[in-house]
Amino acid sequence: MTTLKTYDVPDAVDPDGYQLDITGAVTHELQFRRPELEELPSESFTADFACVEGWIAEDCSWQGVCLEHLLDRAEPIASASHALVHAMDGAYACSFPLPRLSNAVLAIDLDGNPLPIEHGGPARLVPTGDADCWESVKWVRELEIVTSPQDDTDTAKSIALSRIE
Ligand SMILES: Nc1nc2c(c(=O)[nH]1)N[C@H]1C(S)=C(S)[C@@H](COP(=O)(O)O)O[C@H]1N2
Ligand SMILES: [Mo]
Repeated sequence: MTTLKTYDVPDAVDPDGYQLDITGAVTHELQFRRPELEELPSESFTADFACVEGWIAEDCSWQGVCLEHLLDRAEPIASASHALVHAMDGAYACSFPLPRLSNAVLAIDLDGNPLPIEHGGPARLVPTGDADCWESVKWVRELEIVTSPQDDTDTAKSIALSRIE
């Protein structure tokens, strides 16, 4: 059983009519609704989730789509190097080098059920391997493909660290 901490769901999070957009430095800008995500090859893995605030949720069983499949369809242009993963809660966005994003999973299920909105449903980014807790972007609404690192517009770390103390 997942023991992720439950934070308040911001008002800006509205799962009705959910759509994921892939935009920016790609050959094809694409949109996916949940049924379309369900049709893509699925990936599942179980891992502990640890937050820098000091709690750990053991054995979270994520299921979803490997980002590699989404990126392959969008075909990033040759100079594309990074992606900004935007969430529904306002300014929350996290930057990833594309090879790292390719290995991540866009989770739509948790522990065998549709991912609950309080844990980032309809879709949450779950990086594989070592990752910081703020990189697991809840309520993912857009993957903006870009041609340089986006440290200035990466707000996730500072928002997460501002919750400590
Ligand atoms: N969109 C969004 N994603 C987010 C955050 C956030 O504030 N907004 N917080 C991050 C942090 S710091 C943690 S620890 C986890 C918390 O996940 P949980 O709410 O499922 O426990 O979500 C991560 N993803
Ligand atoms: Mo966190």
